[in-house]
Amino acid sequence: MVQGRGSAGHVVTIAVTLLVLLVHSEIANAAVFQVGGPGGWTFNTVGWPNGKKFRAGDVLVFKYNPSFHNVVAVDRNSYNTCKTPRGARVYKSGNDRIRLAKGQNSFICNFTGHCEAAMKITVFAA
Ligand SMILES: *[C@@H]1O[C@H](CO)[C@@H](O)[C@H](O)[C@H]1NC(C)=O
Ligand SMILES: [Cu+2]
Repeated sequence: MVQGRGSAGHVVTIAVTLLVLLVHSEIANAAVFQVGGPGGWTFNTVGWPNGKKFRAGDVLVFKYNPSFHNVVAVDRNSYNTCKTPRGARVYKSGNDRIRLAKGQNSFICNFTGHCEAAMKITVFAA
């Protein structure tokens, strides 16, 4: 009896340990990208994602002067039209870390004229 309980406890301990390891390794595997490279989040960043591979859980870091720019998470249509939908999530710290969700992730700067000046990116996270 006591022996049996002990084994069950062990199984749980091992399962929890494996789960913790799994979660840790997923976080460890997440890549961190500085959007726009060393120059940061600015005009003409639209081509920055080209040739890069993104996975769900990867982190995009947007660095910019918050007096002049922001980051708005938008859907594909708003990305294309540069129109900010009502209720869109706005980031404005100047050093925003955004974790990618699976699928298409699109961001624009919605200061007047900036999205139109190619201050926008869309990335597909596998
Ligand atoms: C940018 O987005 C915010 C939040 O939705 C909105 O209040 C603001 O009017 C937008 N700016 C422009 C220029 O569309
Ligand atoms: Cu801007």
